[in-house]
Amino acid sequence: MAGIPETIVANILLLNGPNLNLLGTREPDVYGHETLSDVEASVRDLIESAGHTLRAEQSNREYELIDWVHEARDGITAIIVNPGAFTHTSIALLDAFNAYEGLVFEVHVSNVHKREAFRHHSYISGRADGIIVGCGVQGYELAARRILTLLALADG
Ligand code: CA2
Repeated sequence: MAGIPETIVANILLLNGPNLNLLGTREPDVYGHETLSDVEASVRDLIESAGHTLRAEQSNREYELIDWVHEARDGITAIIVNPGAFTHTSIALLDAFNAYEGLVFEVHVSNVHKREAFRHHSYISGRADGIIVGCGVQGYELAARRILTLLALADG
């Protein structure tokens, strides 16, 4: 399949942006009770059970997220990203994703379209291969499952 190398082991990157380190600690009505560690563990379990690798990173700093997307150009098949508030502000992060050739799945825990108007626009969505919004932290798992489906199709 175009864009997916036919390797047996795929390296997947899970990126979370600003404030997502607070998952499970505040605003449970919006973001639920699961922590970022819980999320990373469940995505890791899915990816590694299928024989692939996962690197998980979170940062409150825009440049760190950009640097990880740059690094991903070498050897990362797919990125699952929740850019946090940088979703709505960062042309720089979009530019980094535009320089990356693998799969990109954008996840938002909350339904940004039911929230303030400034959350309705995403700079990343036009680059993403899939977008999962408003499914709670399960959205990360859904993105991982979609990537595994695409990898299996490419392998077959
Ligand atoms: O719904 C999402 O996943 C968001 O990307 C979360 C961002 C927000 O700026 C986006 O509009 C939508 C905010 C992340 C804040 O995360 C917290 C988690 C728990 C407690 C406080 C903040």
